[in-house]
Amino acid sequence: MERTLILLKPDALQRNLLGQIIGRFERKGLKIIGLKMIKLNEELLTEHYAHHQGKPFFKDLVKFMKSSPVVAMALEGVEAVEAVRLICGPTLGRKADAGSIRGDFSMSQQHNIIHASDSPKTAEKEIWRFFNSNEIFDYQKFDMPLVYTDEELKI
Ligand code: FUP
Repeated sequence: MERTLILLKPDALQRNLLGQIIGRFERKGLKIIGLKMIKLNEELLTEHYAHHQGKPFFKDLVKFMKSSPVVAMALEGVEAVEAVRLICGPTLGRKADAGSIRGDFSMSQQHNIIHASDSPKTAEKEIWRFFNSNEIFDYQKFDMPLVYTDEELKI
């Protein structure tokens, strides 16, 4: 089954939104396979945001992401990458649809609460960027036959 990586950014932690946000993924039916608090350093952030290096907002972005711990979460589900991106909403919070995480909780482009992988290939890279292998769990989740049909569970 597909997996994806989420970071709950410093603004989510400082604004006391962690529980509400994690709850949204749980109630959707996504399976949490990894969850931890982590303080990101310059090296990890430069790798994570390599595609933005050199852009005018890059320094501020790294500073913001280092400003307090973040929560990293790995989720599993059928087409999980796309499903999670839909729940998050687009990057610019003030233009995100109400009902999405960014639409409900953010006004900013950078202080937008959450990061989510943008493709299955990126997701696999990002999971191993933030988690060690003993922090990712393979276990049976008993509500899966209710969340999915038998056919979907084979995907
Ligand atoms: P997303 O995949 O939605 O997180 O969006 P991007 O990869 O475009 O952006 C990554 C991070 O850079 C986000 F935190 C938003 C931030 N960013 C800015 O701060 N300014 C910009 O002009 C574009 C992105």
